[in-house]
Amino acid sequence: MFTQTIVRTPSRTLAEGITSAPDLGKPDYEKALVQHNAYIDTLKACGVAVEVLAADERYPDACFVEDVAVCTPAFAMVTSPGAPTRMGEEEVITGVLKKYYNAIEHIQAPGTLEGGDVMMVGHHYYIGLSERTNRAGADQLIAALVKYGMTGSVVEMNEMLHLKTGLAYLEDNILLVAGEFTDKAEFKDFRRIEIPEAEGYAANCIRVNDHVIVPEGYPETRAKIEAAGLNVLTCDTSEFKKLDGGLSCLSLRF
Ligand code: CIR
Repeated sequence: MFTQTIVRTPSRTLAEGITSAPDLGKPDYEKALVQHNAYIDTLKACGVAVEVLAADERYPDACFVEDVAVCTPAFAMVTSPGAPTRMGEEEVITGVLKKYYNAIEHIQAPGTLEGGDVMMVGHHYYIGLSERTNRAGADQLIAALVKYGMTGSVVEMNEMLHLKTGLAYLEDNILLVAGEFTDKAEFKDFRRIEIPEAEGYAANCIRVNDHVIVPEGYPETRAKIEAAGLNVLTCDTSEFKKLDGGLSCLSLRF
């Protein structure tokens, strides 16, 4: 069960955020705010408290708060973003996390790690080796997990931005898989739900207690999740998609 979430209001500079899909156009700030508020309401509908951090105008991508920390039941790991324009975003999160955690660890240089590359499956954490997360960062997280009685392992990846760009663990052994993760050996024992290529963006869903939040506009993905017996809520994330961001990226959940 999650009880708490943390989100950060989008910056006015949102349109300057990193994107691999400039063809989708620039995000509209006002529309992003409306979508962000709806996202907060949807989290609350799942029974969690939401701490809303003020926008940090220094960082266009700061609303993707998932990337600056990994929140486990025993400790929080403050990360070290791998994208140059996001370095420093992690500094303010330590003070916020102190309200919720006695034990806070930090990824140290030359390690880099972004929370979007970390997928929690019970007490095991899969860590994607992406362009943002390097081996040193992953090893530091695994060492910390072991120290607190948990485990971690790395996942090689070549195409996606983050591990959770193409994977979402929905509990009950159910795993959404897309793109390069569809046939990965390490995930073969999960009850896998394959996301069709045309709906690839919808692989980034989040299970929050009794609901799965799914991006709006992906009917096949929604139908497959409902067919697995799960309750679905949807959120329109069109403006965040323009910056390669999805539902998981917009919150820390613990
Ligand atoms: C970035 O490239 O860092 C942002 N534009 C998107 C971050 C998405 N975060 C995530 O998948 N956890």
